[in-house]
Amino acid sequence: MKRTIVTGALMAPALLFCACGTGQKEVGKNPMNIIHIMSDDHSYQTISAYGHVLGKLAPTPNLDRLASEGMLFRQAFVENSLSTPSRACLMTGLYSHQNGQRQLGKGIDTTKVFFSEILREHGYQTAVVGKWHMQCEPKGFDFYRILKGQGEYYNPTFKGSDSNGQYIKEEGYVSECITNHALEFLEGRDKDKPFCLLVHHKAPHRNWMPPVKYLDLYEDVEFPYPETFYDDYATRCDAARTQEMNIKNSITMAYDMKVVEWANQNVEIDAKSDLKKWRNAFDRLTPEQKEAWNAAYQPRNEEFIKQNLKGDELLKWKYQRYVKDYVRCIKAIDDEVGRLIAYLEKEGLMDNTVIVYTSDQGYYMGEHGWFDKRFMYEESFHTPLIIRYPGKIKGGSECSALVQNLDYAPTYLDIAGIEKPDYMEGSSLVPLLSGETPKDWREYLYYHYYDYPATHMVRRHDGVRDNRYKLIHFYGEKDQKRNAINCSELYDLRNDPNELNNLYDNPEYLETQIRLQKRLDKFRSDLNVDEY
Ligand code: SGN
Ligand code: CA
Repeated sequence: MKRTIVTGALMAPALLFCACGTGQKEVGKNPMNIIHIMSDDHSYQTISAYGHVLGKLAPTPNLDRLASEGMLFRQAFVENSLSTPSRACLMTGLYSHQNGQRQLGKGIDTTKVFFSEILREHGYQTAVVGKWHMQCEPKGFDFYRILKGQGEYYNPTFKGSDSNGQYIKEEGYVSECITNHALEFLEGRDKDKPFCLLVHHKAPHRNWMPPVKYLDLYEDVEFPYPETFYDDYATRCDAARTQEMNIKNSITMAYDMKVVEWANQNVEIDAKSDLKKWRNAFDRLTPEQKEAWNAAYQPRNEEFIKQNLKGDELLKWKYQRYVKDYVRCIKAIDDEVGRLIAYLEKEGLMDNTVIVYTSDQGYYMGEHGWFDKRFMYEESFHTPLIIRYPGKIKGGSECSALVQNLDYAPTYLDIAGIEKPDYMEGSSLVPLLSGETPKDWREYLYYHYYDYPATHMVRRHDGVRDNRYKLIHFYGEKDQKRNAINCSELYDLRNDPNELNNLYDNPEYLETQIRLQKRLDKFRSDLNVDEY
């Protein structure tokens, strides 16, 4: 029998064990270790195991290895495609409106229990390194080394569980520094205890700054344009038309594109804040790093300025620079995953450690003309997910069940032999790992995005998705910048995987629309959703 935790508030250890009853399996008798590796904004399109053309051109051998020795999830999603909400969901197993973290900068309800606290109470040694990005201190961790907010790509500062609240600057590239801290924890841990380590990479978050070793990588490759690159949003609600996350107009020339020469000449077009943001990022580099950077980008930038590109040519150039910098960052993450695996091999930890690779959400690689995330459309609603669980998963297997980031906390508790607390919304993924989907597995997912008005101006929306169809509802009052919106979209993902043909109110799909609307209403009422 497993231990059961019955309340949303953290109990004192004594109480925790009281609630467990007697005669259960002893946690700590050979439980598996857990490593949760989560990058920031990593699109499934850029992991070669997923088979997308971008992944083929910019392969990720170490992530592919995890997939070939583990399970690749084809239908993994988030419940709110944004960093802090996704992280709050990971830690609590709750939807955004239940854990308080609906928007990027608005706060977590710290009375909610984090799964790290439960694991720790049950004898796990716990650590988080890298991007934490929540409006609270790490809870339930023996060891941490966290970045400030979004963190910095070069020579980043970290606050440690032992640094008295101080952030300390380190020399190096962020993905490498994060792995160093993961190894620091693994080296120094109590080897008699199982561990749960969260490795949260900052890359490939905007502004996509690659490490020095990869500044030239893929320079001669022309990455193909996605089918929906020129989406005109013809059948959609206004939300898609009024976003500010398109490559054409929202990408900035200095901070995002790293063409400071262009930005310098066009200050009135290119807001000064763009230059300032670039300088903040670039001034962190050491003289040697700057020299390498300038040697790589200056000749390319000069050539670009000379060409004086306009219209579609300029748009395509921006896309190429964006994708190249992005996949250069991915290559470095892949290396760092390889370095972590090499350590686990050396230490004989590969057989008793579950390794999970995921992202805090998906990302647009030019689909619909976009970068960033937030929308419930496939590229950002999806998140990559690979699990390597020796002894449980047959290597090279795939799972197509609908899973969500709500499921991580219950899964990690399950791996430790602890039953999911009643209040957690997600379900353990362990039953899926045999390759069979249990008959009573969920058939619908609920999604809710709240961060408006905010950067990128994506309207609030919620929605429901099953294996084939998706219903989205955009809502919101009129404000100084946008009209009121109350508008729905329906997609048939089998016939229209690119979500170009909104079928809402199409008589042929009325039955499906009614079924999904009912399910959406049920989610809203069962979960006590308070706005939509
Ligand atoms: C920053 C980025 C945005 C991004 C948000 C959220 N702008 O504000 O492009 O959408 O973070 O990203 S930047 O100019 O500061 O890079 S998230 O991954 O943290 O959710
Ligand atoms: Ca993110």
